Amino acid sequence: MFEKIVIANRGEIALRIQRACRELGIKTVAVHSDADKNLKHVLLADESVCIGPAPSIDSYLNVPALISAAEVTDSQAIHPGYGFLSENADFAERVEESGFVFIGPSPESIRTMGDKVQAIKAMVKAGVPTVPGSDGALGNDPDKNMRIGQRISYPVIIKASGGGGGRGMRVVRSEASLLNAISVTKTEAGATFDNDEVYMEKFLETPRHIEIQVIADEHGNAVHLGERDCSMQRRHQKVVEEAPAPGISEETRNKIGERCAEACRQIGYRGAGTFEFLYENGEFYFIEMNTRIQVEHPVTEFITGIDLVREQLRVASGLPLSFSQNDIKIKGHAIECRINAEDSKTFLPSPGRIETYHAPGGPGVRVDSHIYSGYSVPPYYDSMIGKLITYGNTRDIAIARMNTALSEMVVQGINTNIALQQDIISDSSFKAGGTNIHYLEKKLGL
Ligand code: MV4
Repeated sequence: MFEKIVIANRGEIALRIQRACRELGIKTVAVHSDADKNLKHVLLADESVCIGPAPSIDSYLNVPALISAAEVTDSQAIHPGYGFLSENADFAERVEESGFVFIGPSPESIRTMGDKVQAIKAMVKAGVPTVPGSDGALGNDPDKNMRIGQRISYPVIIKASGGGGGRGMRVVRSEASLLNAISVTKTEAGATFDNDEVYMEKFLETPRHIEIQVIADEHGNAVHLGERDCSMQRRHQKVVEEAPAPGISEETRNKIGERCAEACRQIGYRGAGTFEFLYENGEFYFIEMNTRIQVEHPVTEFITGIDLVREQLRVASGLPLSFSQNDIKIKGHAIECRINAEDSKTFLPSPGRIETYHAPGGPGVRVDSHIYSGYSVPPYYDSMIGKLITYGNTRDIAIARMNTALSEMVVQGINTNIALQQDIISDSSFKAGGTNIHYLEKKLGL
């Protein structure tokens, strides 16, 4: 196992990674911007290094500064967390070339999954179900593209191969607008992603967003850890996540999960990963793979009893996974509410000093947050200030605990979305389970 690693991130995930390191006896180096010297994990770190000014581009995205921090502290590895450089294949490559371990998949895996056309091809080959669509990137022949549209049938969606997470897509509702949509999406993609490849899929009108967590080691072991339902979202930002997904049978879970694990074995995947699916009328359709630890990983940790960050550290150091598929038993239900520093109604960011903070607690309550009374939320980064995760033997118990926990949580001095979360958790359709990706935006009147 590593003796010392650099945590190349900030906020709650940096603290989460630090906690896993401490349990494993790994020393931590916190890197931080000028605006982040008072972050909780920086104050708790064995060592800390300032890597630049507040803007991310000069600090958390500053590759030479991050590599230097690993060098001067004699660290062995770099954990990228989520966001920032976590899915940047060039960064992973630079880390390895500099003699450090990148705690994540190989640069090659990151690069393949970053190219959605290649990712879908890999999944088709591995037997993972995908959305009916063009077989690869669209060419420049208008007649051929019109025929692809007719075969798929309308509505269709044009997506940039270099996009993902909701960037670079355009819905096409009739054949009259197909060619223009392809051309516009292509031009935008070339400018935004430096890759003008686009592809076409059947547009699913009311799917749920269900994702499968996997983890693999470099000894050929790959397991799935069940699914999460992340359909409660606004503008491609997840708001509430839960595991397992309401209404998915154990048989269905094992079938799709095993396809994902097998795909990992086929491509020689190492590390934690997430297969994103749209789920509609009882069918799964792969859309993208994320090659990082995700914000919502704690719900999976609750229902499996697995520490995903600990396993990431193990497999990155060359150790085998500490469990096999047969050891994984999904038990109970977990829900996560993301807590953001933002206005509950306008969604405008609300940075500033937290005057008072009282964390909720009790059975089945987990708080992943770096905030404390007197901490100032800087204006430069994502507005998420923590996550509240509850667990129970049943979904109803997890919901009841979330209600209690939200009402116990006090954050004064800034605005938060706690009131919105209370509204969602009390919503009758949420309580019934299985709402689709459009539910929250409709409820909010967007
Ligand atoms: C889709 C889709 C419907 N049909 N693809 C948006 C984010 C990116 N990961 C893929 N996205 C979508 N792809 C087909 N063929 C609808 C969406 C979509 C969406 C997906 C997941 C979660 C929230 C979403 C919100 C709007 C659209």
